[in-house]
Amino acid sequence: MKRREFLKTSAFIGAGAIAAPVLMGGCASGVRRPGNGEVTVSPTICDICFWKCAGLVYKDDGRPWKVVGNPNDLHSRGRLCTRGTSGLGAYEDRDRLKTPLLRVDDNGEQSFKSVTWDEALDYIAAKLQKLAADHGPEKLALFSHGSGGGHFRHLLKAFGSNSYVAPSFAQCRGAREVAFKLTYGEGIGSPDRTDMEHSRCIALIGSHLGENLHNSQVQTFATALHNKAKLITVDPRFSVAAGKSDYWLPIKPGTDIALLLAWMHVLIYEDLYDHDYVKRYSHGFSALKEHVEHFTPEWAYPITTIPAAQIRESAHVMAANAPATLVHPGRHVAWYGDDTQRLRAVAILNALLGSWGKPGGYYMQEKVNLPKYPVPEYPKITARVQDANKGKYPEAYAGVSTAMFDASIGPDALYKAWIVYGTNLPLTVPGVVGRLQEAVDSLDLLVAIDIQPAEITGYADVVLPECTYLERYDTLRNSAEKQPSLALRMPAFKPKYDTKPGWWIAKQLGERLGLGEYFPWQDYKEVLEWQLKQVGSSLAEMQKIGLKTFPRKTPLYFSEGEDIEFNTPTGKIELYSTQLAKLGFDPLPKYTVHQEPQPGYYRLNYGRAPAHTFGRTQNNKYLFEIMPENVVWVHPRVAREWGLENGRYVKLKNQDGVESNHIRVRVTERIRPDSVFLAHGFGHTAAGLRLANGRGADDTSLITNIQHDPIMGASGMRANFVTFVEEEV
Ligand SMILES: Nc1nc2c(c(=O)[nH]1)N[C@H]1C(S)=C(S)[C@@H](COP(=O)(O)OP(=O)(O)OC[C@H]3O[C@@H](n4cnc5c(=O)[nH]c(N)nc54)[C@H](O)[C@@H]3O)O[C@H]1N2
Ligand SMILES: Nc1nc2c(c(=O)[nH]1)N[C@H]1C(S)=C(S)[C@@H](COP(=O)(O)OP(=O)(O)OC[C@H]3O[C@@H](n4cnc5c(=O)[nH]c(N)nc54)[C@H](O)[C@@H]3O)O[C@H]1N2
Ligand code: SF4
Ligand SMILES: [Mo]
Repeated sequence: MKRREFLKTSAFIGAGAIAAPVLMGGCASGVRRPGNGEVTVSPTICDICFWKCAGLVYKDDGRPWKVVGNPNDLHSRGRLCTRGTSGLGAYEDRDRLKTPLLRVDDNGEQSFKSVTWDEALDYIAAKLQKLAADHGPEKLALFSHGSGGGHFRHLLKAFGSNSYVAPSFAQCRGAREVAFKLTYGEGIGSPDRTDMEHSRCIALIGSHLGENLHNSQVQTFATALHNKAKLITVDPRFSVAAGKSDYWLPIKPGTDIALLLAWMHVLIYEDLYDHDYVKRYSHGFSALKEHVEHFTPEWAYPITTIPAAQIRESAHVMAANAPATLVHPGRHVAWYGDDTQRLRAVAILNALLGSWGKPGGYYMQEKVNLPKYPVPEYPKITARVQDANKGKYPEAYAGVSTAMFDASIGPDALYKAWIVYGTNLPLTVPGVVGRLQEAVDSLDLLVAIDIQPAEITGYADVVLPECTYLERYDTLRNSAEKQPSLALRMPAFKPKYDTKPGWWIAKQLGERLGLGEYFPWQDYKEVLEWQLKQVGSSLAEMQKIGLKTFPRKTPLYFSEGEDIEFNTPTGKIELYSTQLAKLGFDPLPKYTVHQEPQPGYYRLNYGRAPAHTFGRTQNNKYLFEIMPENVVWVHPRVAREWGLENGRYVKLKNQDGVESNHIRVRVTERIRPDSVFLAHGFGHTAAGLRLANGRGADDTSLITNIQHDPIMGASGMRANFVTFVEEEV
């Protein structure tokens, strides 16, 4: 028998399958028009995705009415996206986790038992104390994503471990951050420091803005298009952005570096690059020039399938609009394992155009200088999260989830306990889903802190139900961007059921672990009040306004002819990376050939759907109504070959024989015949998610071939191929 088997958290959520879903109607009565009672408004920060838009929650006679954007917020510009306005669905979800759950074993029969907070927290504290005594505190690892993760990082460090990891590094934007740091000495950050509202030309490499719906990013993108900025979209799929483009370059998947090199070739050999900028700020131009000499558009054509004339013409358009030309850095860049190198090519191209630090290119971010609430120093910790990488990935400045996962298995495992906060590992980290049981068998403790019975909760020993973002205080939002600002998340409603805020859970655990001095406040409001006082505000003020902006202290852009010291080894923008050379990696990006599909197989391409965030919103009744399941895009020629009709269900099978759940076919010319496409985040297997369960297919389970970036450990996900399996009728 498995030591701990995957359990259905649903058993404690209330029995019964759903009949026809009862949708819409935030108002209980359904007849009363909202806004006729006493209207109250409280500020929040949206948590439906990681853009963190500041919003306002309206209540009508104490009942939920609506969530809208805070008009003073740069992230939202007063408007929330479809997902944000559906935030009430997370609060109202009847499938939410309702009480702490503890795994119990009754004569070999495992199940979850509903327990009190005291029981759950005492259980965890006892296990962690034993872990620290037997093996040392550094055996505890934290997997987290989202703003509440900070409370648990604090707990982790106070406990004596430094090993925390977020999927936003190796599964998302890590390669981009590393590539830009290597080149400019700084990363892109979030929100992405792109100055699209002033761009005269935008080149998107994959980034499917519009489907990728990061609120203000899409709004500034729309502003640029409205102002007739030129748009070049490089995407094998006819994305929403491709449909708005002056140039759509339907590149053969996996060949972007060849295109980027050919663009550099045109800029340099047709003398279209920014001479002053390159001379003043960069290092290694002559090496780059020599490097790209033979990478002509004619060389790139057979590789990328983009005609040489189009490569040239699009390069001319970029140069004509420089420096207000933004070669967008993308965000989810974990594609083929040479991701740092591809993003280095993007960074170099921007340097040739002189767009870094210039209007319409990349602006300089600034955030509020917000002091940390005073607590004792953390204990000295020698173990580093990078220890899990076993000498690989030298530029991984943050934890690599796949490496931490591997380092949690076996008798010599580096980690023996996990706290998983707000990240659904089975759908998030490819390659772990089939092996999670192994990790779980090896761990002494797995605590999952979530708001809903997501897949990860089924593997936990203890499940702690957090209340939703609409029911809690949280850390202040202090993001680096154009205008420094602070935003407050405060409860609009009392926590439903027996759920608690993350800060409370962390403090309770801390106290039980004898770490009370790190949590010297009764209520998190005291922390917020103290911090806000330091910057001349107060909690009372923030409760009223929700968002406060502060004057900038540093310039937004470089000024003409300004001398700048970049935070790189040479103090220059490193076209030639001295750091990569030192580490034995290619100092200038090279095109490498990627695997091709076998006959009858198609490259598995995936991306975002505007109405959903990853795998977290499929059970939100409002968003479910807009998009209940995903579909697989299939080119008409392929559909003909396989006899697939629009709307018909098929299953997908990958190169390693893994089969998906059934998924409807969408026959469309918008995808290349060598690929198929589906929106990520569907195909839930957790029975407790009663709307989402069994609807659509999960891309992550089909991603079994992972191309790890040797420089920083990104999980390249796009070297997977699928074929069709007939669905039995
Ligand atoms: N609605 C919604 N919006 C979101 C999110 C969400 O969950 N929901 N998540 C947010 C987050 S955290 C992130 S990281 C971003 C991710 O969003 P992006 O950074 O935009 O994601 P990408 O993976 O770059 O883009 C996917 C696109 O890449 C194309 N593509 C596939 N293979 C190739 C290739 O070989 N070359 C090129 N040039 N293109 C290719 C696909 O066809 C698809 O159109 O989205 C953010 N926005
Ligand atoms: N196959 C594949 N894998 C991917 C991607 C992809 O496109 N394809 N995209 C990658 C990218 S770019 C990213 S950024 C990551 C995202 O990875 P994740 O952040 O793990 O994605 P989500 O599916 O949003 O999972 C969030 C979890 O947090 C829970 N949650 C939501 N709100 C709260 C809350 O208030 N408190 C707590 N405690 N929990 C909460 C949700 O129920 C869910 O279980 O995924 C990466 N993985
Ligand atoms: S982009 Fe949409 S879902 Fe994300 S934080 Fe903003 S409103 Fe919420
Ligand atoms: Mo991401």
